This record gives sequence, C-alpha cells and structure tokens, in this order.
Amino acid sequence: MNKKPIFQNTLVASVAGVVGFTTLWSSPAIGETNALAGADQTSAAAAAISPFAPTIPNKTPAPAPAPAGMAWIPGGEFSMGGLAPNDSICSVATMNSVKDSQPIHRVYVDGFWMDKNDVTNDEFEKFIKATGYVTVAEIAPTKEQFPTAPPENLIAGSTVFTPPTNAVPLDNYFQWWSYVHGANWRHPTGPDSDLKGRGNYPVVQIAYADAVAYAKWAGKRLPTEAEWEFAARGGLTGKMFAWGNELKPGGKWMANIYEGQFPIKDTGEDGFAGIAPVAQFPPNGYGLYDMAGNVWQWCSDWYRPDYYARLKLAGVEVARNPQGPDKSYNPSDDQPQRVQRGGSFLCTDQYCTRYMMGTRGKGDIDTGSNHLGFRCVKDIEVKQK
Ligand SMILES: [Ca+2]
Repeated sequence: MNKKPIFQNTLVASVAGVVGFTTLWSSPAIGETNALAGADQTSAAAAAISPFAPTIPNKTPAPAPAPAGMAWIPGGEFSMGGLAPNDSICSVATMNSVKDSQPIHRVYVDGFWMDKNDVTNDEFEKFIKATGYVTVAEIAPTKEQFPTAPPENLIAGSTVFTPPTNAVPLDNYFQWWSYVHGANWRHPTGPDSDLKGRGNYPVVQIAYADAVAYAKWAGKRLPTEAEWEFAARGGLTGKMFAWGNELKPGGKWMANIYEGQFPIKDTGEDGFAGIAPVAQFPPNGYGLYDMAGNVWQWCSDWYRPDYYARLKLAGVEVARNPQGPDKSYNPSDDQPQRVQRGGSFLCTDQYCTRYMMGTRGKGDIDTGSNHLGFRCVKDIEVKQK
C-alpha cells in the first residue's frame, strides 16, 4: 500500500496499487533505463504475425496423488504475455499501459501443484486459529511509519470499493476506492460486514505478507508470475481468455466480472454483483477455477513494467523458471510492488479488462482490498538419494 496519500493528507481515500493495477506508468524515471522504449515496433510486428508459438506441456504424469484441493500443472514451454488493446481508458486514465505484458516471450516452468481455488475464508480462518497470526490490515499504522500523518488517520483499516451514486469520469479511481477503518479479512467492506454465510468465498483484504504467512503454514508457497500464467492458460496457446477466444462461448458467462455501468451499477448479469463464492464457473483445462475475474491473486514476483522487455534485450530465448526482477520498480510509485494476476469482479471492458489472458496487475505489498486474494502452489517432492 502506498499509505502516504492516505495518511499524510486528510483525504480518506485509496491509493495507487490498492486495486492491484492502478499505478500510473506514464514516463520513465530518471536514472532508470526503460526497456520498453522499443515496444511500439514490437507491437506492430506482433500484429502482423502471431507471436504465440504452441504451448508444449511436459508429458510427465503427476508424480503422486494430488494434495487435497490441488491440481497437477505439468509445466512446459509456452509463450507468455498478452496483446490486449492498450488504447482504451485502461491505458489513458488509470490502469496505464498494458505494454508491460509485452513482448510475448518464450518461458519454461517445471511442473507443480496448484490450488484449484482461491484460498477461502474458511481455510484462512483455520490458519488464524492455528497460529494467532494478525493480518496487516488489523495493525494500526504508526507515527514512525508516517511521521507527517494526522493522528486521527493512524487507524487500522483497508481499502474498500465504495461506488459513487452518480456516474463519474473514469479518470480518477479515488472516486470509487476508500480507506475504511476496521476493514480487514473478517470485515471485508468495513466493521458492518462479516463472513456469515461466506465460508467458501475467497478471503480478501490480504496484504502480501499475509499471503506468504498462510502459504508457509500450509506447506506451500505463492506462484511465480510465469507459473500463474502457464497454469491459467490451461494448456491452450495464445488465447484471449483462460477458456478460449470468446468472452461468452455459447452465450454463457465464464467468469465473475462486471456488467452494467462502471462504477455505479453492477447488474450482475454473470450471476454475481460483487464477489462470488469460489468455483461458480467452469474450470480451465488444468481444473483451476476463477483464473479470471472474482478476485486478484498475488504472485511472488516483484513488479516492473519492462521485465519482459528486459528478458528480450538480454537475449534470453527461453526464460527457465523466471522469478521476476531482483527488485520492484515503478516510475510513479515509490512503494515496493508485487505482481497480481487474474482481474476481479470489478473488471469490465468499460474500464479495464485485466481478466484477459497475459495482462498484468500489481500492488503495493502492504495493501489489501476487497477484491484481492490469493492461491498457493506446491513443489513436487524430490526424494533425496
Ligand atoms: Ca459479476
């Protein structure tokens, strides 16, 4: 979370990164080389010939019975990245360039297990009961962290989607995100909300450290961005969505996204206005649910917009098990950011289509929100000789 705008002003508002994708990226910072400088030519070339080479999954069968609730992802080689149009409000206003998902490049990942679903409230509660862990959103920010903040702002809370009552220009997300005191995983939209009847909903209001702590307790870890995308593609090659190239094949919704008029009227045409329980739509080719829409998912990579371009510049033909850059870099946000993937119930073609395959999100590591969760992966056990 970039808490500075919240606490150092009297504004009660959300900030860049909190929605997993909102940080502006308008110009390179001085002193940093922007490896995306040539991306226009890359895009033009890509438009002429598909840059996606076939996905080649490993043929290795699952090495053991799947751990409970997990699916075998065979790993293999694939073309990573996205060609989603970048001339929409997404790039113009707040979501910024999707050139960060280009160039399409070749990647190899080893096989692994992945949670079929996002971690649910019931699952997270077991972790809390077992460990007594306290999430980031439950801890009040301190004067030491934010020396110039008014004391009245140093109250534990988190970021909540709070739609305006009237239509607004989609050029300022402060209009629909608020910092709400008392919002945390048990109270996803604030003190008046709870988890009653929501045990099988994805847990939200999770900062990066919270997700890592859960994964460690569960004997798992967070996926790398490359693992996440390989898994989300479900064995397909270069498709626009996790299920193919049609948003609604046969007229059927395949993910919980946003219909109506963003951000004031969510009609729930896909069956859900707002967040949905897990696994309400068909799984992808690897048996994974909700790899598009519903809630964003943390990945372990640091974010920088030109990471793919840098691989290309470095002459990497096939990036093997890439772990992301050594550190976060975003010219317009000085807070450390990690990658987030998948989009959420707030994604819409009126604003941003981050449910599209290959597109990337990111968020400040200490910032949760009510449309951000996670799922875990697990390495195969290698028997010691
Ligand atoms: Ca929906």
